[in-house]
Amino acid sequence: MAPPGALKHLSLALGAAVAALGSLLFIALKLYFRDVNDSSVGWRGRWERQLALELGRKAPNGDKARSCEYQVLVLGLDGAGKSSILHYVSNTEAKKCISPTEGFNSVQLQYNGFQVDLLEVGGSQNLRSYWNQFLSKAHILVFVVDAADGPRLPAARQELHCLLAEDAQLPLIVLANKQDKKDALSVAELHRELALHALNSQREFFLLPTSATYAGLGTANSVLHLKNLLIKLLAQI
Ligand SMILES: Nc1nc2c(ncn2[C@@H]2O[C@H](COP(=O)(O)OP(=O)(O)O)[C@@H](O)[C@H]2O)c(=O)[nH]1
Ligand SMILES: [Mg+2]
Repeated sequence: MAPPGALKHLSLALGAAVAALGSLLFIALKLYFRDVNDSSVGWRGRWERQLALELGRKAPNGDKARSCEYQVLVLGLDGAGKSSILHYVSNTEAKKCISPTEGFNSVQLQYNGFQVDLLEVGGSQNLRSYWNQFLSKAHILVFVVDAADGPRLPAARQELHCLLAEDAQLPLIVLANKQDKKDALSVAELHRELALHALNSQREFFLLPTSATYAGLGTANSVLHLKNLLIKLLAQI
């Protein structure tokens, strides 16, 4: 049997170990939940770390993934909410006024040498004829629709199907944006209105409800879901 002195030391050591573990757990939980609550710092960093981690998993030594650049092409009619999506995907600060895009707009997400460019090409009539020229470089197409703009849905449908006819494989994410508006169509209604049942079965396709507003960030329609989906899709490429 161990002498009483040794038992005392053992119990002290065990107590210290439990306290240290508890502190570590506390710090880990604080760090994790800071990402949700402290939107100015953690949210963006957390996503980029997660993206780097997911992409890094693909390459056994990590080197191949480190040099990768990805492009997400963001299209849709003017006023659909593309610039707002780009803003809230890369930033959690409220932005009162988002000016109409003259030509292009892009946002770059970077972490540890990974680079994801989200490229918006303006959606006015004169720019739409150039859209297809950007398809070949894109890894994912995000097509933003103003779900509350009923009169322009036929135009959105036509433009989307023209793009899809040019590239049969490109993964597609359609965003049913402006869900915070009371007359916005649901994803099921938009699926029908945009004739999305006609998509070929080889294409990866997702339809997400979004609200590209500051208030929308904490809701089920948050653009955060778009970020998470992008991580998953880019990690598979
Ligand atoms: N209520 C609401 N307004 C939005 C939403 N997304 C964008 N907007 C507004 O719609 C207008 C056009 O948005 P913008 O991002 O410039 O559209 P873009 O032309 O497709 O880039 C702006 O006034 C935005 O503030 C949304 O989800 N809900
Ligand atoms: Mg814009």
